[in-house]
Amino acid sequence: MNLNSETIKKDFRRKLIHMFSEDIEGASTLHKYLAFGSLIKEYCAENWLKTNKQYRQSGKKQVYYFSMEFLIGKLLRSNLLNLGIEKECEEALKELGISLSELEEAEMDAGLGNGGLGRLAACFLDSMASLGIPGHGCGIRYKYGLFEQKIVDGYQVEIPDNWLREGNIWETRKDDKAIVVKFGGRVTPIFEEGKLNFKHEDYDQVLAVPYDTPIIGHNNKTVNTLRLWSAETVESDKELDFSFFKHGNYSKAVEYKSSVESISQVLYPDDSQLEGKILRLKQQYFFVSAGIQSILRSYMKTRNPINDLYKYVAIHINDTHPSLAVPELMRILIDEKGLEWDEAWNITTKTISYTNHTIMAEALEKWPISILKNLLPRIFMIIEEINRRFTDKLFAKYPNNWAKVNNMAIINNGKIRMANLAIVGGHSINGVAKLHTEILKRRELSDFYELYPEKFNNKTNGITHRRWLLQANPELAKLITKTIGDKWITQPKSFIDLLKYAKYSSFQDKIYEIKRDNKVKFAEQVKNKYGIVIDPDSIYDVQVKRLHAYKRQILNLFNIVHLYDQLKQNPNLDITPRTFIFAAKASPSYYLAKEIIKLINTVGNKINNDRRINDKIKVIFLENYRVSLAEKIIPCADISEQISTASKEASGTGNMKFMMNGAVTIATLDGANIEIRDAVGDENIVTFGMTAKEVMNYEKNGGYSSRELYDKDSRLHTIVNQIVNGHFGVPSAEFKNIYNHLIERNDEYFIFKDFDSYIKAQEKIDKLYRNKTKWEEMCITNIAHSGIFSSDNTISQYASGIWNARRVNIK
Ligand code: 26V
Repeated sequence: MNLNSETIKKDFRRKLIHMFSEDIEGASTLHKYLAFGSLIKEYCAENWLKTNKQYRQSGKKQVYYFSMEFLIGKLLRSNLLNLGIEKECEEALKELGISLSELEEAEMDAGLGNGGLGRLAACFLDSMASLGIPGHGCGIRYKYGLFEQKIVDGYQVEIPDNWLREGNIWETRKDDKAIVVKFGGRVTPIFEEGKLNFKHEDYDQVLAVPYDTPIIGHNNKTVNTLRLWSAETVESDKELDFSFFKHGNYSKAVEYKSSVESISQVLYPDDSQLEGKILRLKQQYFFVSAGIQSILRSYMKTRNPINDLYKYVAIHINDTHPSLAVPELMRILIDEKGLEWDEAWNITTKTISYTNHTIMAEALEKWPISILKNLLPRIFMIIEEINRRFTDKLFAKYPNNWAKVNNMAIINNGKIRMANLAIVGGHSINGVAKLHTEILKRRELSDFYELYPEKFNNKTNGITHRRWLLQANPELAKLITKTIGDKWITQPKSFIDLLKYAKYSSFQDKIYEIKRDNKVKFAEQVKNKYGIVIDPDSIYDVQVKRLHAYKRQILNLFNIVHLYDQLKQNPNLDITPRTFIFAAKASPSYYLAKEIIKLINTVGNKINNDRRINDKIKVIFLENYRVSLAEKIIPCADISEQISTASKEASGTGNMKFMMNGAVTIATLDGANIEIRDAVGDENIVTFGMTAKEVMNYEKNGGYSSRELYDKDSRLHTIVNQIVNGHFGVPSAEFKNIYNHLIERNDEYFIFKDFDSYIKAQEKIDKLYRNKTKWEEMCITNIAHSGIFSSDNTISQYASGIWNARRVNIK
């Protein structure tokens, strides 16, 4: 974009007056942010229009990424970077006495996701736009995103995330593109002109109103669209409202309105256990139906034959949450476009593809027939028919093999299995890391793999290096550009050119300095917010991610308590000072996870205030982990904790962000950690613990006793006892759940089993860190190999391997 600071200043002043009748001197930071952001949106408007026009003219395939979650974070800085006007804007603002970072702070995170799955969707949007792939997001415009976390007396307290409070300058409401979604009612089959039709009556209507957000590609004029749907009452239903009023029932009218609007009211905060709530199913059908209807509405304008839909449209479903896309597309093709079943099925399966993100049984979506049938009677009929035809085929192929048919059927035991529906109703299913995909093929979904080997494929996750390095770590980005040029910004594989500098001491020094500066800045922020002093020369050992038993924050904590015990015995113990940094939200109903948060804070409180240990270790729990906090902490990390029980973390993406910012990973052989090890080599990562095979072997055949280890290993014995005997200054009942989990319920995630090798791995890190030259070489090697984990790379593989989508260069 061609803009100079004079133009920007003039435009900015105009915006401030136009929006708030204020000048720069009188406007609050918030108003300045709102005006400045609106200006940036204005700057991209023309390209947004152009992109849409040229997509239509090109006749190229459009990809729609359906996801319940888009964990975007903030957009101001990334939009400036992608438009290529960051410098100019920073300069213009500076001349007006305003700092860009001050405005940035005024922006609210768009926290419309729980964790990895939602953030992946956001990274994919950035990469699709930056690669020039016509790829758009489709989701829900939640009024409240993921809750805000406060820590009160060591406990998590949840506060509603009212992110739209000050308005959202990035979105555009499109009233004229609203769509009606139908719930409930009765469906009756009727014969008309020799054809079987289905009449849907007495349903409730909900209006889906789209809000579009521009997704700006990096310096390529492409502006894709994230379309989020908001639930409202239908205009014609106002009559319904009035009939409430006429009968004097005002509160009924309000009740009705709020029951409709509740559909897009709040993001479900559970990624620990699936909640079979009707409202969640409503949310799923709501955005899927609105999305597919709107896709077909624009497709019909192209005059391409309906049978060719799959040549022009790819619908990707992010986990099973949008898997009603299968019966919904079937419904529209059959009931509204008049196609025969087989034709509709051919189109549907060729259009839809699905990504699996977890093997955790608790997370597999199953909807009770009773709920789905009532809420979506026609959709249920279609699912039944899909299941009937599918199981007929299975019986023909595997006569008398009831177990197999049982395992694969879409409807079973009164429930609809959404993963089975997505696999049968799409042409592709992929896992998110090599190990994960192998586990899907060989274990979880082996029957499906046997039936449809061609559908299975791996697409290892990725992260957008533009947000996670260029934006989050500007000094490192500058150094990289100075060293190897700036082509890494669009061709991340060229990070590898850094490898030849890994042993250069002057380059190592610069890498060290940048990290140290980041650490100093962070230490200041910690001091201001928490009143805790941390030493920038200590090792920053960081575990930030959702709180889950399988992610094993407890294992990390056990190492800390063990170190603390040693330090108490010998305050002069020769260790490099360490700052252990945690941040994690627990699902509000996940008691064990909440207890672990309390335990981390309790242990931290004791350690941080114990003079005897000479500040050798500190424990910090950062409140309210979110995208914008991740952007601050990741560039400071020396060590990246990726310590899930092998086989449980499908991929992980934080692991990639840390390595890209020059942290060394301490890792189990799980998820994408394995691919990180393969890339950097054993010398540049510290691995420990059981393999996935060993874990799965114990799970299958038994033979593990945590109590045995507890009795045998005095370190474990001491730590566990300290936790439950009040040693940390908290009544013993406080951590009963943790105790039961570890001892009574036999330590489901093998913390005790991996404890010894984890301690050794941590000791190894301590040694490695003392050798500055070696350490910096490791950091640089990690950065150099991180290019393959750019989501640009991942998205290229989705585009060629699953979607068959090509780039469109916007002129
Ligand atoms: C996770 C779990 C784990 C504990 C038991 C129940 C349960 C229920 C739901 C979930 C979340 C499932 C979807 C998800 O967020 N998966 C994450 O997807 C990321 C992107 O592919 C991936 O990097 C993470 O490893 C994976 O956990």
